[in-house]
Amino acid sequence: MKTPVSRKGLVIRGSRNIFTVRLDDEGEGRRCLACRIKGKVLKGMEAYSNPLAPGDRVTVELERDPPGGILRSPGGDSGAPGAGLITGVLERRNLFTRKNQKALGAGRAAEAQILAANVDLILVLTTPASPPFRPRFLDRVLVQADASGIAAAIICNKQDLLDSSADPEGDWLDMEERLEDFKRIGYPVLRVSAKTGEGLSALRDLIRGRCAVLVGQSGVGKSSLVNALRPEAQARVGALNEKYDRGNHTTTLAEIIEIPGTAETLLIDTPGIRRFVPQGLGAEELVLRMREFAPLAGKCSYGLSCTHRTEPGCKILEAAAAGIIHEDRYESFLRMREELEEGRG
Ligand SMILES: Nc1nc2c(ncn2[C@@H]2O[C@H](COP(=O)(O)OP(=O)(O)OP(=O)(O)O)[C@@H](O)[C@H]2O)c(=O)[nH]1
Ligand SMILES: [Mg+2]
Ligand SMILES: [Zn+2]
Repeated sequence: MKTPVSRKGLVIRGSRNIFTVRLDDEGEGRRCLACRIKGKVLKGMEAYSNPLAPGDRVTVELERDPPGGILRSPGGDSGAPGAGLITGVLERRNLFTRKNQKALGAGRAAEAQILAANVDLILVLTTPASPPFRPRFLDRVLVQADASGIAAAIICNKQDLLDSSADPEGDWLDMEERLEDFKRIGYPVLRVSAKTGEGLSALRDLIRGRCAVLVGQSGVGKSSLVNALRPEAQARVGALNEKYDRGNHTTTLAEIIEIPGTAETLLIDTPGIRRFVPQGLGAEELVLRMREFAPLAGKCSYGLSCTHRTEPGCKILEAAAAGIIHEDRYESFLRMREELEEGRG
């Protein structure tokens, strides 16, 4: 006779309907199982294009066969599909989402894609070159982090490129200026190199005991950093496209990697994102989601109805003119606000 057993676990990765779940240790050691969702959908998840994401805690129904015996399909990540059934998702502390670009064309597709759940820290990755430094991408991810109530840090990878090549166009001065500005407004900025190991101990310290998610454009070195922090992870790393100096979207599925150490440290590698569009906030709310803008919210002559573009007595415009808001951040703000007003991405 088969007796279903209910257990709790952590979603490590998952595609459309098969999820790898790491069962909580209940004296049998930890094991991963490939699980399907019981039924067609999980209740309450209709608004999302994916019902579960790495970091989610779920309840899983297993079969013991015979009762009291060993779990079926134990061990490794290679548990047979259907070895467990996911029956529910435990309450989430937070969700890190983005606008689902596919929804724009498809009409009926869900608006939001969940990148990760129950996250302590978002690591926004950038590079001085290959691919080029893209501060607006950082601004966008930071808005979403703020809207989701998740702390964020900026990780500038490929520092070795700064030592090994010239900078004829002066781009690196611009980058230094922006990185300084991110520090000024209160974000930790770490400079690292997955290639040489520079800065990795500081990165280890930053993520110790937390669940951190790596976010960035393709080719910035998210998977390379995972491998640098845990060589056995063997995450797939891809060469850049030579012609365009961009990544080739090597990672296709977000996945949790456990980083060895005293406290449980989880790092989530994610697929590269071409364009990050914040989700779940209105145009008027944007001003509250950018750190150096927020204290000025509601203080313009036109109050909360100010669009912060041309109005006299606009505190945001004054702050931008005075350098309290960096001109690039103001530009990012305008573009995002326009998108939010038009409801497009
Ligand atoms: N010079 C240098 N190259 C690096 C560094 N980190 C990664 N790379 C290279 O950058 C390329 C892309 O690395 P990946 O780790 O695949 O980048 P990714 O961000 O995971 O890319 P996607 O999975 O496509 O999103 C590879 O050729 C890496 O060898 C670094 O610190 N310095
Ligand atoms: Mg990758
Ligand atoms: Zn204003």
